[in-house]
Amino acid sequence: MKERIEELRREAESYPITDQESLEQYRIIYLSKKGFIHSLFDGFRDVPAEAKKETGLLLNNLKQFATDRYNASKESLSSAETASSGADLSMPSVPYGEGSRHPISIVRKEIIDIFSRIGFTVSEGPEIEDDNHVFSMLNFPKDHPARDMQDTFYIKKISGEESDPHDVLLRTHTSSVQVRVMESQKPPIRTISPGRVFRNEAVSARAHCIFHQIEGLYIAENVSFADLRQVLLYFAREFFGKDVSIRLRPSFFPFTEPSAEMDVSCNLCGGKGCNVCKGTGWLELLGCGMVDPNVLEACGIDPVRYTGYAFGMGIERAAMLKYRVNDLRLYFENDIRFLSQFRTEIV
Ligand code: 2NM
Repeated sequence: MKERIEELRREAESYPITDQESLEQYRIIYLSKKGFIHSLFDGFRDVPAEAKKETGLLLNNLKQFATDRYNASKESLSSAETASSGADLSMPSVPYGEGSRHPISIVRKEIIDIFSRIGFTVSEGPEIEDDNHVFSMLNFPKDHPARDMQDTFYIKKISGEESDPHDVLLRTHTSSVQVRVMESQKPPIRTISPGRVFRNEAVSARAHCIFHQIEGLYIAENVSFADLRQVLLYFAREFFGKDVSIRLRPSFFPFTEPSAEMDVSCNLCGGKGCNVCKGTGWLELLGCGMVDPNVLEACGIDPVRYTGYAFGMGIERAAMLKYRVNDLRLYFENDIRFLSQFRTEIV
């Protein structure tokens, strides 16, 4: 037995293993159930008792040796194969592209944060609305051009229903959310409503049929136009930087009286006049005014006791002015080359 073990060991040591095939042959000859080593273990019971200890040791050593050689050969064959495939195994792997927030989301969050710091809450409401919340309660006269099919997307009712076929529509501004807030809450009310709005317009560099708005509303006792102006100045400084100036120009909206439009000093030329501001030194940012008493009344708020201000701006427009983007369509095309320029911490 001892000689046979030594003989097998020499053989197992010198058996040529050059490829997967010879490796498998080696396994069958030496290590399988029908292999040499296994059959020696079978013959072990016939070894005389006094030789069992020594023989057992030699047998175990042989088995260990053959197994080790098998594993080592298997390993070196497989790494040789990968290396010969021509791949450079030291190359770093292809990096996964990390996503980034959409610029509209970044700017929306920034505007919300600015108003949150002075006590405004965020309110949301439905995109599919009714005529009351979008127009009537906001003091839009029955024949106002915004109600025209050309400007507003109306949703057809299922035939057979009796109510006005023009009653269901996509909101054209988020003021409808504020109507719902006024209906359901008591002053003081201090809220902003961000959201998507829909207008039936031809898409161009300056207009899109879907865009985003943030409107603000503050209703309490003794709210004045001076309060409105100060809050808007605070907002402009936080959003564009402390050196920005604002100006208010008289304007008109059905839901506010008086109404104004706010310009910010052009951040490209610092107010001197350039082609972005068309030589005026000013860029139009938002509309605002004192909430019309008719609106307060329609929403169940006493217009004698309470006054309030409201303002509204397009998020795309704010983002265009801040990042000097000159074509609105870029915000909707989702071209990675555009989007990846707006990297922020993803939180
Ligand atoms: C604007 C301009 C001026 C506005 C008015 C209201 C409400 F609900 F209180 F009547 N919300 N938002 C408003 C006022 C919106 O956007 C250009």
